[in-house]
Amino acid sequence: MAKICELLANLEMDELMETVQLDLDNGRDPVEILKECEAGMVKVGELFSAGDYFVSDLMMSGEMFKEVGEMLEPHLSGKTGDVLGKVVLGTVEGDIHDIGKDLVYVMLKSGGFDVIDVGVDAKPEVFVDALKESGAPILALSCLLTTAYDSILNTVKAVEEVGLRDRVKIIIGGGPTDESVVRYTGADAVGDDAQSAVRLCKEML
Ligand code: B12
Repeated sequence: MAKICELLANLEMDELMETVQLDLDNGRDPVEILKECEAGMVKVGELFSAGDYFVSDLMMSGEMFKEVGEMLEPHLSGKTGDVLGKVVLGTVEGDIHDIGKDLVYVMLKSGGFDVIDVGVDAKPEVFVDALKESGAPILALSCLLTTAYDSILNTVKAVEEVGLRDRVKIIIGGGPTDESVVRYTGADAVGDDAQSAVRLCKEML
């Protein structure tokens, strides 16, 4: 296992932060560091599923991932000058996972998008209000829980009900989402990772 991945999976906070700082000082690509962290989070999920880790460990890993994200953000953001377009982003109702969403936020911003982040556990009307206010042509929904698929569905319906569906593309992502969830919810596309969020948004414009 790569070092950063291992330190995250083993919940070694101090050493993780030191290693990330050292890697950055040595000019390592921050996107590579993020990818190693993602692998570490997958390992944490496996340990949780196996019963070796508890919810407190999940929370710890979440905090660690966030700290690394904050450390990396200045190195990732604003790589391009022009704003390509606006995107409303959030985690759907009933779901409070925000690590992946925050990563998508950072990557979209560094990819040149103006991102309106409505946070977690966001009700359909919160997304609709943000779309109306911003005039954004793209809605990006994050969902980590299979139990929250209906929240995606309800959000898509709410966008339809206010008459915005024909001018707003809806992309989804997060752990368990796939093409079958796209079909079930009526969204337009699904992405596997933060880079695919950038690619999809560019395609949608
Ligand atoms: C950290 C974590 C938590 C933390 C969250 C901290 C935080 N601030 O987010 C805490 C402890 C709070 C938590 C709580 C719970 N969790 Co949790 N959690 C995780 C864990 C370990 C990691 C998730 C994560 O951050 N991954 C890293 C990020 C980077 O990956 P990601 O979110 O998938 O995002 C990437 C892509 O999916 C994509 N992406 C994400 N969003 C979007 C959006 C778009 C538009 C696009 C294109 C792409 C995209 O880009 C990201 C970067 O590559 C996962 C297991 C796992 N390995 O996934 C379980 C997991 C998601 N949790 C799970 C569960 C069950 C829960 C709880 C119900 C536990 C409980 N018993 O209380 C609660 C639910 C709370 C709630 N209402 O939401 C299950 C879900 C099972 C399921 N199928 O539904 C999982 C899979 C663990 C497991 N194996 O059982 N959790």
